[in-house]
Amino acid sequence: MEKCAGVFAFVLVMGLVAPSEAHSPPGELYFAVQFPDNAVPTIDGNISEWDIVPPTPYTITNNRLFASDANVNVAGRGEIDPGDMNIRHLIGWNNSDNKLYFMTEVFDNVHNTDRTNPSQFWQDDALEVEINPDATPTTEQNLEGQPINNISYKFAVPPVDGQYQFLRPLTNLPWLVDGSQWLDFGWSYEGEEFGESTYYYELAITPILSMPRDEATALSGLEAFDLEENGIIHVTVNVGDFDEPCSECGCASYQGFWSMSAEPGCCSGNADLVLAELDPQLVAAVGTAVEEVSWGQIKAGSVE
Ligand SMILES: [Ca+2]
Ligand SMILES: [Ca+2]
Ligand SMILES: [Ca+2]
Ligand SMILES: [Ca+2]
Ligand SMILES: [Zn+2]
Repeated sequence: MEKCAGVFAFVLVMGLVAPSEAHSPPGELYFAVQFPDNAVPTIDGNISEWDIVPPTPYTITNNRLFASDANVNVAGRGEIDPGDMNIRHLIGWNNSDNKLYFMTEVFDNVHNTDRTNPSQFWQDDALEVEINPDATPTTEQNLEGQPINNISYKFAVPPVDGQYQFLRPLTNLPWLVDGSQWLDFGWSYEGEEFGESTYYYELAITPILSMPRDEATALSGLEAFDLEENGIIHVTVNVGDFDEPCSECGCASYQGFWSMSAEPGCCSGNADLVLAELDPQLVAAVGTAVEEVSWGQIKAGSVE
């Protein structure tokens, strides 16, 4: 989402009347599962490697999501009609490669991709991931004259004229793209490509703690963030839903905008995400998967 008239004014007013929350929802945590080195997902749009993740406490489904922008739609937490959109997120991390991993599965009654301007992802169904590793309140993110400390990673597929990845606030960094050390994105779908369907998204991101707000020096001045077990960072994953075409698309053109955070606005990481310790259930599941392969190889005579 972007250019939602009204949202920014609302945030400003809230900032004046009350200290903003450091995170949203207040007092609540989300958990990123720790992948051992031998089980990190392959970013290809096939989500089968995520089957080893125990559902609790990692799974984020409709019941935890907010209609965070009243300009789009008004609904209570979890009040998504699963026939309109049914969302499942999993977030993971790995200590050795220092990457965050994301899996999002979205059933949608209509997958809308019909923007005429390929860069205007905010007119189509989109996945939007916000990362603020230093866990600062939204009001202290990406301040004028300060280094960037929240980056938006947005995707709308299938690509239109090859365009499917949209980075903010710097929009044109040739090194911060899919397939780089900083970002890897994969997707697939089942069902009708532009109709009733389930889209699968996978994402790997090397978190950036800060970088200059300047395209020429952003990379040389970049500081990567070191993911640490039990650390808490700010991550918000949003899914925008368009079911009908629009030519002058505004906030009201959305069918819904579903967020891990209740905070108004689209473009800030502000939900607290714990980088969890290794989960014994997951380790056991990995062991079983390896054993199954080994026994299969022994039976096939490929292992001496
Ligand atoms: Ca995969
Ligand atoms: Ca829908
Ligand atoms: Ca559209
Ligand atoms: Ca849709
Ligand atoms: Zn927080």
